[in-house]
Amino acid sequence: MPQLKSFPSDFLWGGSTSAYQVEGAWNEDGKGPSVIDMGNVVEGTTDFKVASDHYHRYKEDIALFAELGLKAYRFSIAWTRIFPTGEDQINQKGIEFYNNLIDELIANGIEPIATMYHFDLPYALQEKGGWSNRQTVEAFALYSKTLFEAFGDRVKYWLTINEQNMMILHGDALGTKHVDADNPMKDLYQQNHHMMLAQAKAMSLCHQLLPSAKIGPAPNISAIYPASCKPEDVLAANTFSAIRNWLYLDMAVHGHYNATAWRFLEERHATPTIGADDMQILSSAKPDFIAFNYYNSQTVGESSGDASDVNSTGDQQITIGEVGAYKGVENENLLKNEFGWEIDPVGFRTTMRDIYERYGLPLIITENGLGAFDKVDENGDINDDYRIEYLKQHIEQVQLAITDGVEVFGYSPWSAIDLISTHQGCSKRYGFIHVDRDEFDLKSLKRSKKKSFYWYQTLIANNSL
Ligand code: BGP
Repeated sequence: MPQLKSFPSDFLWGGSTSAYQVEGAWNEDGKGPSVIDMGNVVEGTTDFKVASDHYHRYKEDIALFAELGLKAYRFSIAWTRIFPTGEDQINQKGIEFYNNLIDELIANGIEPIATMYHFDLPYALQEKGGWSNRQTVEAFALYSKTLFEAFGDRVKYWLTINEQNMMILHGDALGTKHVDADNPMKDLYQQNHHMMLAQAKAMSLCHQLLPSAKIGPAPNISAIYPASCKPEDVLAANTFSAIRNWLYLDMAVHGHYNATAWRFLEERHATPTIGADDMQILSSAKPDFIAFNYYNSQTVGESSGDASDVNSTGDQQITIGEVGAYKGVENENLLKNEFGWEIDPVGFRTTMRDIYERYGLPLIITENGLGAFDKVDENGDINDDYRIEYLKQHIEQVQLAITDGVEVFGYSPWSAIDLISTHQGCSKRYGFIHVDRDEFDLKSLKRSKKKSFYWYQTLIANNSL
């Protein structure tokens, strides 16, 4: 083992959630419906309506986060609490809720990290074409300005769009609708272009309105391995890296389209229409850091050239192949979790190095964690040793990456508290804090600390593994 560098003394040990997965209160205090509320996420529980009831219990939850020792809490703001129809009228009750949440965090010494948009597009905007409609860019710009003005005096870290790349690549799993059936891919990449513009406008506005705040994108980035050292497999991995990872970060950081990704779109007649000022807007916006989510690596091989390449499990961490470009394959060197996601801590270090070498910006990990069917034993304890093991192995790699010279300023695993999985219900749990509810039975919603809670608490207190 090399001599390890320590975690910086101000390292942001965090915990993450998103609004629709944790808050509940889906139609309270003037909140409008989002695409999630209207059932765009096809599988799994219908119960995002109550979720973990954090909306009513945020004080109790933040007290637990403080006891856990969190230095930061990454949450998302529900666009439809602020603008019930996505634009036009501001809902003051929504502003009030996040004011209270932010104040409570600060009173407990926890740095708020706010995601502006985490999958829950306002349904009213979806009805007008969603991200296919360029007007959504303006709605997002207005929404972001409203957030900066309302919360910018206290929120120093902003994340624009959660996992935009997963929304494009796994639209079916994450509720991204295609409107143009003739060429769904062209429509998707038009949506993508609009989200890029929305993000760029938000980043520029943030710097204009809040000179001391920091803002960055939050894609899901992972190392991509070739299935073998066969050159065609390596080329397939190179293509997939461009489509899955670099398209998003090259645009966010440099304001241009990744050449390989652009060619991939040209070949499929799927390049977006670019407005006269778009490239200027995109290239003048700069992030201050890169936030990214990491659960596993991906392995791809050469395309077999037919439909068998396309695997659509509806799961955002299992590669859907693309005829003529790549197909997802299993990596036999890796173990899998109960949901078939490969576990690859070393790939995490590779990913951090790759991002830092390409962009030279500080990194924060905004999601990483293990979904599992936790069991409450007869004493009421939850012994989630498997989760501790997963987190430990990944945190070791963060420290190794820091030792490699990568600038990492925070690690905020998924999730601070149990919440509803994106499409696998509430029995797939991730939290340090257990929430007593089942898929269809809300039970007591009581909070209790898992074994991982005490483990993470010690780690944070020592600022070391
Ligand atoms: C990411 C999302 C999160 C979260 C996580 C775990 O893609 O940003 O919202 O849900 O994955 O995924 P899942 O809930 O499907 O297990």
